[in-house]
Amino acid sequence: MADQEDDLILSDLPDDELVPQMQDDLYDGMKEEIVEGVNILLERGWTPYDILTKALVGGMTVVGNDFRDGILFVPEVLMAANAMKAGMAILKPLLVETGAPRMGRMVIGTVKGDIHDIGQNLVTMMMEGAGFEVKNIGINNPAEDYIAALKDFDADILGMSALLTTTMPYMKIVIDQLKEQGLRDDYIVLVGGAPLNEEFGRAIGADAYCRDAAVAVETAKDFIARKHNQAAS
Ligand code: B1M
Repeated sequence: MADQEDDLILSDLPDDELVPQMQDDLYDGMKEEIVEGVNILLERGWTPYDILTKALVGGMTVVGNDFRDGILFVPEVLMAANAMKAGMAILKPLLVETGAPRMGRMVIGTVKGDIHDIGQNLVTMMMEGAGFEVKNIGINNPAEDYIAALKDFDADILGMSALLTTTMPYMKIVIDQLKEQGLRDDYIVLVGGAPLNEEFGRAIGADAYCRDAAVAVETAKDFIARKHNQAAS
């Protein structure tokens, strides 16, 4: 089995075998193979977006399910996450390099107590690819860090990410702080992360819940267009 693995030449595989192989490699945290696979798909004319969603995010979903079911543990998941990040690092400049007009400015980060950052990094890339300027403030952010970044960056949009049921309520604390400081109406507040849903987004007073990075881009565009229309009328 190990010999067969050693003999595998990724570039010899057709797309319909390469993508599942990359998902296996992601599962096994094989960073170099992920980098090679991403480059092969790019050479074959795949769009960066399709590589992200089909090969990388698809693979991470399997990792997530097995983590949930106790088949994988934190060290393995970290290796998978590192392999995913290596693939994303190649795709990021390609997604950004669209020459799209500047759409608006966003601050994004994961909330206090939460260190998951793959999803919000993906949202950052997709937003930048769509022409937004994004300040990604990373993980474990208290309300004051979001608010300071919003002011410093002169942002239009606040994006918050949470992956844990225990950290998602912190989003409401940030929104409440904005309200207390009379700033809530200055920003479009978008929230996302696997445990959230639309109802939660409404309940905490966000403007919208975004299921994935593509929805985040469309929602942000929609709100920015509305803001510009209001300003014009
Ligand atoms: Co964590 N983890 N984890 N983990 N982890 C989950 C979230 C979990 C669901 C796994 C499981 O049990 N099935 C579970 C949460 C259970 C719950 O709360 N109900 C869990 C747990 C329990 C934990 C620990 C507590 C484990 C432990 O220590 N015992 C611990 C928590 C640490 C902490 O945060 N304080 C922990 C740690 C870790 C690692 C460090 C090992 C690693 C994170 C590495 C990293 O991010 N750098 C990790 C990972 C990788 C995961 C899973 C497997 C994958 C998450 C991911 O990256 N998904 C995850 C299982 C899962 O989600 N299926 C799991 C891929 C990513 C592209 O999707 O983040 O959903 P996602 O982002 C999407 C959308 O949600 C949306 O767009 C993105 C792109 O389409 N989106 C936004 C996200 N944020 C947005 C913001 C927006 C808009 C859209 O703003 C505008």
